Amino acid sequence: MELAIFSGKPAFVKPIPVGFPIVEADTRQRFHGLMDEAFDRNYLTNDGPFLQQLEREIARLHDTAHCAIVCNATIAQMLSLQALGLDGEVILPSFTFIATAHACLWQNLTPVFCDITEDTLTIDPDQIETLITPRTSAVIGVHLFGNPCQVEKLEAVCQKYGLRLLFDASHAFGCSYGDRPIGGFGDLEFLSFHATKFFSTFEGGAILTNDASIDQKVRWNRNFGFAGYDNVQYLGINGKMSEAAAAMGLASLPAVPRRMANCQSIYKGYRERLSAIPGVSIVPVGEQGKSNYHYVVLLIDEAVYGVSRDVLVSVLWKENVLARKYFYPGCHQMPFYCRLYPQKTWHLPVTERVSRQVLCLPSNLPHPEEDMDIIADIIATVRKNATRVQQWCAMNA
Ligand code: T4K
Repeated sequence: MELAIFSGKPAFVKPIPVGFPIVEADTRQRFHGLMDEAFDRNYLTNDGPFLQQLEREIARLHDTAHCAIVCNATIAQMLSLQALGLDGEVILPSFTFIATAHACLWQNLTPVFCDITEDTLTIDPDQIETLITPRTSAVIGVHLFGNPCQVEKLEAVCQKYGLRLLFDASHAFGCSYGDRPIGGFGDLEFLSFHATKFFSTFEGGAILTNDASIDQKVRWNRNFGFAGYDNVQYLGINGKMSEAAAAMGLASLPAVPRRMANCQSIYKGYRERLSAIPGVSIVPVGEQGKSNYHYVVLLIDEAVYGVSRDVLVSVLWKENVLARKYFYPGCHQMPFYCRLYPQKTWHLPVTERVSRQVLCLPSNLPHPEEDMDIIADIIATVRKNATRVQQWCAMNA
């Protein structure tokens, strides 16, 4: 194939983003029906019947006693940190979406960035011990790309030092660690239902826990701290989900098994097509339990592949394949955190290498087999024409 950077003609007419929501006809139809019900009832938000039904369904799916649904995962995390009454420092991976770190600061907690392990790209339990100080109050693991953290090791270290343990399960809807569904680990776990996620309510999030007192605090505080009519007991916020968003969740639930099967077949399809290309590796998922296979994550080893991850991303964008560098740079290298901690030297070698190598490919493809063939062909062609591609990049930098 001739690359668009040379021929000017992109492989895809329409851009294909990572995180392209797919709302199929049956989901749309159910959503419209549910919205009619909500309008007929004239009850549109504030702990409505759709929200309550969705909470029961999500708790059942993740095998947890409690599920409190809120307006997004960032607010879910803030409410969680507040419900646990944390102060001081919180240890979390730098290799995550920026919200995981920001939510700590919004709760006046100091984020302390930890490295990840090479195999699952999740927080390195061995490094945690070296970061604990008298001010440490909690650890946040992130089940990144649906890969579960090393849960037992994290539980052991938190128990040893008396720390609370939370999991950012934003990517892990419907995933499990061994036979146990994600949702019931640590003190609590939170999910994201953003439009670009495996399961979407447009915007949304949830806090899953087996601890009734945590659940109760979160429920009061997502509703301004009201503990009853005219009775504000806590510093709450507006973290509520509307009935429209909850209806979207209910309408989407029946499609979950089909979606999971589609994502798995796309992940496998990419793996087969890309495995022979030197310098390109696909991050394994689903090896420690069930995955939703929602993210297709590649690592590009420039020394072997011939061009850098950044060059490959530029070439893919010219082909209308909107690959994303999730997550580059690590949070600790984001300008905001560099300014916040100007004196700090972090020791995060795996995070820094992986964040330079990582890219996510679109997993929601309009014509999966055909589209994967084309995308794999682009990636193979770049490798075969590495010198010419480098020259193009140097001239167009
Ligand atoms: N923790 C982790 C580990 C997370 O990944 C996230 C969010 C959170 C916590 C916080 O969760 P929430 O508070 O959001 O519930 C996107 C999402 O906005 C963000 O939710 C997500 N992670 C992150 C990984 O991806 P951006 O800045 O990359 O989004 P954006 O606007 O560039 O959209 C991504 C692509 O999707 C674009 O190419 C356009 C396409 N797109 C997007 C939307 C919204 C569509 O085609 N249709 C759409 O409706 O953050």
